[in-house]
Amino acid sequence: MVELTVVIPTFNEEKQIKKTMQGVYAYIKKLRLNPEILVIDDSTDKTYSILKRLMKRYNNLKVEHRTYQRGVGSAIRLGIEKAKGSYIIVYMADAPNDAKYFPAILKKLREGYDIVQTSRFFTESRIIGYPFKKRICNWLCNNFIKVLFFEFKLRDFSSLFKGFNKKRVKALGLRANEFDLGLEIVLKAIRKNYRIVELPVDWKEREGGESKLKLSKYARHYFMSVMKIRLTY
Ligand SMILES: Nc1nc2c(ncn2[C@@H]2O[C@H](COP(=O)(O)OP(=O)(O)OP(=O)(O)O)[C@@H](O)[C@H]2O)c(=O)[nH]1
Ligand SMILES: [Mg+2]
Repeated sequence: MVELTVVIPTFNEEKQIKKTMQGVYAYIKKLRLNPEILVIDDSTDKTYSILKRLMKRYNNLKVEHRTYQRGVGSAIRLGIEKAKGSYIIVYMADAPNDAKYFPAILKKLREGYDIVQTSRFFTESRIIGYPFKKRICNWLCNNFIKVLFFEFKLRDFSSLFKGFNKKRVKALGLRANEFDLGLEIVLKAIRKNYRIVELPVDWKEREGGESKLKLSKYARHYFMSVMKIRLTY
């Protein structure tokens, strides 16, 4: 039986993917974990050919390459469908050091939490290179959600880096195809009174490749998703 699946969505991460996978495997060896690693890749650059080479080196690495669809949310949802583990951690391809948080997340899942959120907005979190515009937007978005959902314990609702109980999250009926999936999981979980806990993490701006989260493109979409969940879920 597989206990944990790490789902990694990737889009054009040829500059990062090798370093990220090396980091993940170094940590899971050190931490004595043996998760299934499942990459859902929509890339049009060399990411997929790099991943195919890495599959020969790393055990338990599976790659689903999509040419017919894009979107980080739909990729993670496919990962949730395909995962063999009872627990899932969604991990970002541009964050090679976040694997160090796997044991803390897994511990909370084993304790029975449905969702383990990560937040870079704890006082002890170290944030390096976070763009000022994104920080302001994140602050506004998080405070708006706190009031709208009357939920004041959590600090970061939008982070995609999180762990959860697969069965419980599947029951939420997820639909988001883009970056709003991070919000959809936690907001629907709040509405269902799921057990949610938040862990502090450090955050560092990506070293290679480009950010795909364009606020100007997604802001309206984010707002509509939040309102829809608040009013109809
Ligand atoms: N499969 C898939 N993965 C994607 C897609 N868009 C982004 N991703 C991945 O989702 C993860 C997060 O994307 P980033 O561009 O780093 O976005 P972010 O971390 O929210 O934003 P930043 O704060 O700018 O880093 C990365 O692993 C990306 O490769 C997509 O369309 N399909
Ligand atoms: Mg990123």
